[in-house]
Amino acid sequence: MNKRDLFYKMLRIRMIEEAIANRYSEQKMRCPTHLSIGQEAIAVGVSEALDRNDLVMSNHRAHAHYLAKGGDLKAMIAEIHGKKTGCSLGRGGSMHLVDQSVGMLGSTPIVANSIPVATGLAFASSLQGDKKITVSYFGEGATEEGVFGECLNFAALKNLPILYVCEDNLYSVYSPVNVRQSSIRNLCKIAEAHGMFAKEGDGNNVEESLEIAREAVDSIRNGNGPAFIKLNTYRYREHCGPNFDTDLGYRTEEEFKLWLERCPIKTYQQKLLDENVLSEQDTQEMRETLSQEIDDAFTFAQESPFPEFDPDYELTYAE
Ligand SMILES: Cc1ncc(C[n+]2csc(CCOP(=O)(O)OP(=O)(O)O)c2C)c(N)n1
Ligand SMILES: [Mg+2]
Repeated sequence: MNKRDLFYKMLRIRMIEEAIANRYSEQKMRCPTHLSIGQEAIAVGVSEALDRNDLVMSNHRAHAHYLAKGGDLKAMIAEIHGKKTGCSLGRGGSMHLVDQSVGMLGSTPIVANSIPVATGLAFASSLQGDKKITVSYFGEGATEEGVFGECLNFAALKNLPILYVCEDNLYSVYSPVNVRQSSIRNLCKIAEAHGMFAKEGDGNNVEESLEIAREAVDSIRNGNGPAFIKLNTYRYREHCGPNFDTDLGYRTEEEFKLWLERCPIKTYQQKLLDENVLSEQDTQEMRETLSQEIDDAFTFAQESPFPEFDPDYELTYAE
C-alpha cells in the first residue's frame, strides 16, 4: 500500500470537486452535479483493491468512482460542460460518466439501477470466463428498492464475481435513514443471508476501506461468489449542487461539525504527517500540481465545441 498515493488520490478528487463547486455559479456547467465531497476514501480504497481490467458501474454521485478508477479528467470536465470532447460526447452530463479504457463502464442516475446493470455485467464475465470483477456502487437509499434483494439472490445463485459497495451517508436527499429503514435492519446480515461475504467499516478511513475491499475482492477471486461491503460516511455538500445546506434544518450543525472532524482527507493527512510519510511542503506541492491539472482541464472543456445536432440519430440505439 502506497500511503502517499492514497492521500494524493483523495486530495485530487476533493480539489476537482471543489473546483466544480466554486465555478458552478458561472453557469457554464448546465447539468446537475451530485458531489462526493466527504466520501472520497471509499472510491479510492475500493479502486485500489481492483485491477485496471475490473469493471465499475456507478450511480448519480459518480465523479469520485470515475476518477478513482482512472477515468480521464479532461473528458469528465468537458462532459459536465456538455461539450463534444466529453466522455459521453457532451450528451450525458455529470451523471453519465464512462471511460471504457479503465473499466469505468458507466453511471446511471436511476436510484438502485447500478445494481442490476452491474449484476448483468458480472453475469457476462462469468459466462465468458474473463476473470473480471464488477463493482456496483450505490447509496444506502438504493437498498430500499426491491431490485437490491433480487440481484443479491441472483448473484449468489450464479456465484457471480461482483462486489456490491454500499456508501451509507445516512441520507437520501433530505430523509435520514431512521425514517426510511427499521433500526434493526442490518444490511450485512441481509447479504450474509443470501450466502455471501459481507463486512461493514469506516468509509472515512481510506486504509480501512481498502482493507475491507481487498478482503472482499480476494474472496471473489478465490471463487466464493459475490461480496457486499457497507462503508459508513457523510456528504458535506447539499444532495445535488455546489452549496452547503445545514441551514435547511434536515440535519443539524452539530452533526455536520462532528463529521467534519472525521474528514477522510484531513485525518489521513495528519496521520501521514505524524508517521513522517508526508511533510507540509509535500502537501503544498501536491496542491500546486493538482491546481494546474484542474485549471488545464477546465480550459480544455471551455475551449471545446458543443456537439452538433444529430439529424440522423446516429447516437441512438433504435433503428
Ligand atoms: C428510481 C428513482 N427514485 C428517485 C430518484 C430521485 N433521487 C435521486 S438521488 C436520490 C437519493 C438516493 O439516496 P442514496 O441511494 O442514499 O444515495 P446518496 O444520494 O445518498 O449518495 C433520490 C431519491 C431517482 N433518481 N430514481
Ligand atoms: Mg445516502
